[in-house]
Amino acid sequence: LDGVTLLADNSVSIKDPWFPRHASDLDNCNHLMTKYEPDLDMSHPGFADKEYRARRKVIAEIAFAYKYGDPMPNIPYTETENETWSRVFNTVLDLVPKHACIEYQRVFKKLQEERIFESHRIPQLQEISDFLKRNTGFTLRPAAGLLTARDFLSSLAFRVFQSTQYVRHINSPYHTPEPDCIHELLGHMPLLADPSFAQFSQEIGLASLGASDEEIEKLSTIYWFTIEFGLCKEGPEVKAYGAGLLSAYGELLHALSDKCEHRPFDPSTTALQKYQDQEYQPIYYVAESFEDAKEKFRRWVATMSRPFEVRYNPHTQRVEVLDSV
Ligand code: NLE
Ligand code: FE2
Repeated sequence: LDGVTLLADNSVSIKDPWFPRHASDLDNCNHLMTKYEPDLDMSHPGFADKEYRARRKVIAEIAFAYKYGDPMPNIPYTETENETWSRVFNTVLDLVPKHACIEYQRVFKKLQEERIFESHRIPQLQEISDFLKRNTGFTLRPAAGLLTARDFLSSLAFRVFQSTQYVRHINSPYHTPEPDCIHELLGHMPLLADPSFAQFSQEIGLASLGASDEEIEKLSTIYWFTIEFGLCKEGPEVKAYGAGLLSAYGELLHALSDKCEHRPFDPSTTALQKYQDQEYQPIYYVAESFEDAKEKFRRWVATMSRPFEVRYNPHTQRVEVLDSV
């Protein structure tokens, strides 16, 4: 900690934006982006399905009512919802051995052995959260929908992942533009139980605390091209580790085909790449390894403008703010 002094809790100037200092502050980090709500988006497969929209609302209300320290809400999923899960789960089972990175495969197997991942039923957030906690200290919080980038990223600083709990519409099981619990579970959960990947995720979160809007935009772009749609090298091959690929088999095959462009992951250029979330990506970024991505990311974060540094204390679940001199 050379050249760094610990500041008292209230000593950061009031000009700085508010950000969560303790895991319980995440109760205030649940602001939604509404662009994909089935009530508002006519192209959403649930738009014309009243029953789906009502179900979705019930599950969203449960997430809004959640407070730090509560047990994870248990959702008794319907037969249709479990059926949607089964379809995606079985395609993932087919494609994983060939296309997913080794770290994903390792945890996936463990989740099957512990009977948390089974094809006939959607696992509950509580079992997954307990599993993550045993492996990397990550835990979950229920989220009502797609959160703002600032709120979502800030939770990663505390090794907390905000997870949706509703299920995509049965009419489009293989691709949805918005997160749902199938995406969270099949896409994100395996790698959050991998130590190196968990560390990388937390560092993106820590870098976001108190960052400017412009920097949040860059961080969420990096998040997008790594944690959501990242590819990585494995010997002579390229494998998928991004959650948006591992939960959607059409895009997974697309990403590993020659119909798109692969570029080397480099935070300073990746952070500026424009992206959209309606269609398959035209460009993907390939990391050498998680360790290499983390190293490059750290070097890039050091160039950010924030006048202080942050450090997470897992014993207190508190973020400590350090004045960088
Ligand atoms: N396209 C992904 C899927 O269908 O599972 C979800 C992406 C969420 C950013
Ligand atoms: Fe995601």
